[in-house]
Amino acid sequence: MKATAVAPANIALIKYWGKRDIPRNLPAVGSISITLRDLLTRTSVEFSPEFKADQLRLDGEAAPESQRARVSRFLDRIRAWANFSHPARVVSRNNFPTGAGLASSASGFAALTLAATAAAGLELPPEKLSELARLGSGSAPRSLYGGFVEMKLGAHPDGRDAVAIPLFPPEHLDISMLIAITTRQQKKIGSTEGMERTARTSPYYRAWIETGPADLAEMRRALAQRDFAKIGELAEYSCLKMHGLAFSARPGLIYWNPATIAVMQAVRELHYSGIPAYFTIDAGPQVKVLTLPKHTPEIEALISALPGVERVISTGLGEGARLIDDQSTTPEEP
Ligand code: 2P0
Repeated sequence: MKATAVAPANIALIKYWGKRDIPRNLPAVGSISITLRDLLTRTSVEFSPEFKADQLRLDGEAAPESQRARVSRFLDRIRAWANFSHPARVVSRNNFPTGAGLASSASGFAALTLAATAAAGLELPPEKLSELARLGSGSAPRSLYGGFVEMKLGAHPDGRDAVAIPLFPPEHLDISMLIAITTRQQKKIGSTEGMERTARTSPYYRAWIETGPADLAEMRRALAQRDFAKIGELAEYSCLKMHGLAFSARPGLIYWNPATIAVMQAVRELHYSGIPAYFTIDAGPQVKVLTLPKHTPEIEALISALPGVERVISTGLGEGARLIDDQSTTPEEP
């Protein structure tokens, strides 16, 4: 009753922010993401009647109680489906900084979904895997697939159609992503709390929900046409719209630091000088730069030299989550 999975991080080009049903973790808007090749979570799950309680090790250390409890609640559902109650030992490792806006909950819950269902002997159809991953984290279903992925808003109240679907494989468009790490500190306000505060207090929330479907439609079209300039422009728009929304919560949510803004401005300068470069930012201070592979070295050199940028990770698009041999080694840092 043991299995191991690897899952990649994903970065939304059209952002998810807000829930329409908190207990079911149903998104209030659909989203479109790219799956990253080199930012990976590797998770092993073993169920055994010999274990006294669930254990969670994260990056080589016993995880904080709140995270262990979140994983236990997730595993309870799998145990109920598989009809047993054995405790689990979960060992998970990220090859990138955890909890600082680099989609660690997405890759984490995608890897946990695959490893735990396999360890429990469950063979689930894709939409059930998506549903499980979503209960762990709203962005996690997107990490089940490679390339370009849509997390559907869905219309059904029970969420059966709020699932991820692959739009295009990684080869569809050769995009390169540079991630400027501006701090390794974990954020103070998690996404779930940030979303709830935004929905409760922002006067702009309704407009965010209403304009979501048009952004998705436009991005699907731009992707189908491999129109990189349009993809980049839309990704920046969705990012700034989401952060504008977050700023308008009460108290406002500010995920940026001075280096975040320095990178955004440098990317805009590049763009004005004719280089295809666009930024996107999640619920943290790191800046992800979208570009085409031939421009990567030049942009990497430029943003690495900006004050406050600790390091830059370079990656392309890759495949989705998969089960691996338990004996395989942890993926190296990119
Ligand atoms: C996204 N983010 O689309 C957006 C953009 C952050 C900013 O999905 O509460 O950890 O677990 O469903 O998936 C981060 O939120 O939130 C996220 P929960 P999650 O990538």
